Amino acid sequence: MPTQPRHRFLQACLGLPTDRTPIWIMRQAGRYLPEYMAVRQQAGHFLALCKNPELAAQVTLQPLERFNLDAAILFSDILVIPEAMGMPLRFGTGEGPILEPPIRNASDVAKLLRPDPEKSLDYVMQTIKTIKNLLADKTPLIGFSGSPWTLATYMVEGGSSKTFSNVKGMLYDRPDLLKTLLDRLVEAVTDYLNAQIRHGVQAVQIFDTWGGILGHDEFLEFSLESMQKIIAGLNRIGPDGQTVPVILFAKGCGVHLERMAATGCDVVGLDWTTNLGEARKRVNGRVALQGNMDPAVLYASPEKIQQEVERLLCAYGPHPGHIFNLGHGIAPDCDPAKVAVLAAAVQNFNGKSSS
Ligand code: 1CP
Repeated sequence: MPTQPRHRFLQACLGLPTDRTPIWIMRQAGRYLPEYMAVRQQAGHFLALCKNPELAAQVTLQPLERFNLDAAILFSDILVIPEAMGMPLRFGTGEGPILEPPIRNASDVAKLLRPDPEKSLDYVMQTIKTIKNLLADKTPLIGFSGSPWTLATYMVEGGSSKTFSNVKGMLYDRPDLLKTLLDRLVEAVTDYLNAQIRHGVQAVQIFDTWGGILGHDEFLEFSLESMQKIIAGLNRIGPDGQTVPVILFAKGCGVHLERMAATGCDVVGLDWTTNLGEARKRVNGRVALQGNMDPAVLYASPEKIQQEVERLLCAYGPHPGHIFNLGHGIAPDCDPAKVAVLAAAVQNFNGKSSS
């Protein structure tokens, strides 16, 4: 039997009662923090930072030191998986990621490797080890991966996209080929998350950032199904004997909430287009919920931020199983002082709205 977790973040993930609502923030380590920019400069560039375990561990801890958050998230990127599968990856300055040459046909898919995470992603495992030593179990550590569909969009487009024309063209013209690619990604991501768990991450999040660009049935067939296969393949007991909760975050997919809750995950992450109170009734305790404040609230005044936090916490109500988060990542132009207001508002909430 797994032992009961003592961290409020892990308790909430498993639907257990907590002393207060835990909070962490997607993209909590990143460009909005001047101390992050300083360490990135020291590393040279973003990917070099991801591959330097000491520095990656240092930036993982930066937001915890500032805001006393309830979870740390491994500093890395979802695109290290396509790189480990053999695709050259670079991040140009001011541009998004570039994966070239892109995957366009059966021979491109056939060339992809099944990475051994202990070898080609050893730097991630070393980063986890370093972070764990620094945290000394004061705060739990979240590991993550991109979903197969979201990774496939970058691999087929060769980077970021506004239209997703190549990957959608493949979906409609060559669904068999896209499914072969997705299955390769299911294997790679399952191996990768299991390796992260072996090295001590205490929860894992699957980011399906681009699930919301799919049609209703296409989401179920080309994204949800592959995430479900991953969840079924995870070893969910960590080396400390505790359950490792799985968080599924699919942006723009609130309409699929019940189906996401039925994948075997422990937590569904929501963006801000879903009403949190209604979502809680829809899942009815089957999973915990994470989210879901619009990151743009952080452009508003401190008073408005506080009000929005209270509105959200009241909407969820006095029930277990809520992890406060934004509905997507913090923007690089966000003022860290506003993030401090947000964190304090969640941490000091006393169950009542002050306005
Ligand atoms: O210039 C820089 O310093 C690089 C900016 C940056 C950072 C800080 C990138 C490039 N990635 C990251 C870190 C990162 N990425 C983390 C760890 C930090 C944390 O959460 O505290 C995580 C979890 C990710 C995951 C990630 N990368 C996602 C899924 C989450 C999401 O925001 O939707 C995606 C889609 C990526 C791809 C990516 N990496 C970087 C950029 C600019 C992008 C997005 C490109 C695009 O919009 O298509």
